[in-house]
Amino acid sequence: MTPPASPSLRPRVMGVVNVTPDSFSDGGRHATAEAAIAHGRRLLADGADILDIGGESTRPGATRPLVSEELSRVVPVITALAAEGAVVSVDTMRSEVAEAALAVGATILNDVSGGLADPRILDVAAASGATYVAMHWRAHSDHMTDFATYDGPGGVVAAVHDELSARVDAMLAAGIDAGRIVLDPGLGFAKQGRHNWQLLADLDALHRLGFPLLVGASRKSFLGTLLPDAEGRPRPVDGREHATTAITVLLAQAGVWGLRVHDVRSCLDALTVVHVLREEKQR
Ligand code: PMM
Repeated sequence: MTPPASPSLRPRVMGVVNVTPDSFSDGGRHATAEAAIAHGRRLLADGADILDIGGESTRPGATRPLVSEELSRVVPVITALAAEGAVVSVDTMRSEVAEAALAVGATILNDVSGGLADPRILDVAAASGATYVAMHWRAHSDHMTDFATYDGPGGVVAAVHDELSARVDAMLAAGIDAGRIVLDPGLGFAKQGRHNWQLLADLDALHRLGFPLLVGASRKSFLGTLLPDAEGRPRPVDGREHATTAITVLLAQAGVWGLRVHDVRSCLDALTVVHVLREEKQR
């Protein structure tokens, strides 16, 4: 029997640990350090390769926490889980939080703003040698929906390609090693539902930038609107897992570097199926 694939043969699975009262998918469920640490341990037991620990909700309309609040949410959780051997990514746009997270054991910076919100984070990434995930982003969550228009030639795919390419230039200029850069199309961030599908349908265009891709589709609202009930109401967050798994299969086939998900076990199950079939085809 083919064993489950190792991360070198399949996308890395990044399990989400939101230490926030208000994230759209799991807000409030792991808002204390103890609950977040316990959740991180569960994701590790399920096989997560990376834990992505964040203290700022980026749901549309969210207001930002104070820096001190964000620090007090994530630092104890990162400290505990990194000490237990987890590979930890910190989901932050702030250089101060990035520095504090690296100091207590994080090795990946996941910046949903790609350095636009706080450009000094690029210097922190360069100086530390951490892996730097730069997501496509246009504005903070309280007004990002105002920026969800992509009327230029090539639409959303060309815009995301070009805007990420400009961020790569900024990263390289700051001294970040090209081998440490990961890009992310930023599904749901200043995007309408159809923009997310267009990006998923043409990930090759983003792969042509020459960097590994991380994608976060898990439980996002475009899946809820895809699956309305008889009254047209979007499917609630807890009912979006099967659609998330279908996207996992497609992303694995598209050759992405990583998947940012809430349910690590179902994601790894899907990746194991893809791997077994790939092995069988090569026999
Ligand atoms: N999505 C969210 C938060 N952080 N980071 C990256 N790199 N990519 C994403 O798509 C992404 C992210 C928002 O989703 P959540 O509320 O489920 O954490």
